[in-house]
Amino acid sequence: MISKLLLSPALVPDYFKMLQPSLPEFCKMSTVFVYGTLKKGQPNHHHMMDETKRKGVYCGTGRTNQKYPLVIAGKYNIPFLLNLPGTGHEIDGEIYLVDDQLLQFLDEFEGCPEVYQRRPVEVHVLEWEEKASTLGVKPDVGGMLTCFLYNATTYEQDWLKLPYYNNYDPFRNHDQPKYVLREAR
Ligand code: PCA
Repeated sequence: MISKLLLSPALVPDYFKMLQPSLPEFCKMSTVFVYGTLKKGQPNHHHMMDETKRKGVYCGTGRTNQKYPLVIAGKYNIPFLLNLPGTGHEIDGEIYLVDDQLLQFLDEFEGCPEVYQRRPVEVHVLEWEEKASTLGVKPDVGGMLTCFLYNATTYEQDWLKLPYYNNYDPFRNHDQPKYVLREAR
């Protein structure tokens, strides 16, 4: 019980503030930037917040420092950020702090490493939740934060001819093809 208490940032935030620089390794937490169906309001978002088994904490919004082609591809209209830095747009998304269990779940869910690969990228933070800082993660003074992101290195060449987006939101942007839910496939 004692060790559980000491390991819970929610219960003892001040203690965790003191440990700030080493906290992410200590708790094995990682920052993940999501730009597609895992964002708020999108069909797979519930996986980020399923607190029964694993933990994800919403930290704010951000934009990739580099440009990438973000396309919606395949017969299920899946968003793919292609690993071609310098082409396309800076991509808008959300930043989460996730524990190891959630990271492992996301790897499996995203078909990593076969479909997507998880890579660290530089994200320019746009909005930041102060509670995220109390968990030991903070953008640097320039507002940058390194986060994992799921992108694709192997893709069909034809995908490069698809429209490139800067913000995945098929519910509001009606030009974007709607994701086909797994249950409907
Ligand atoms: N899920 C991940 C990668 C693309 C997708 O739909 C995400 O939201 O970032």
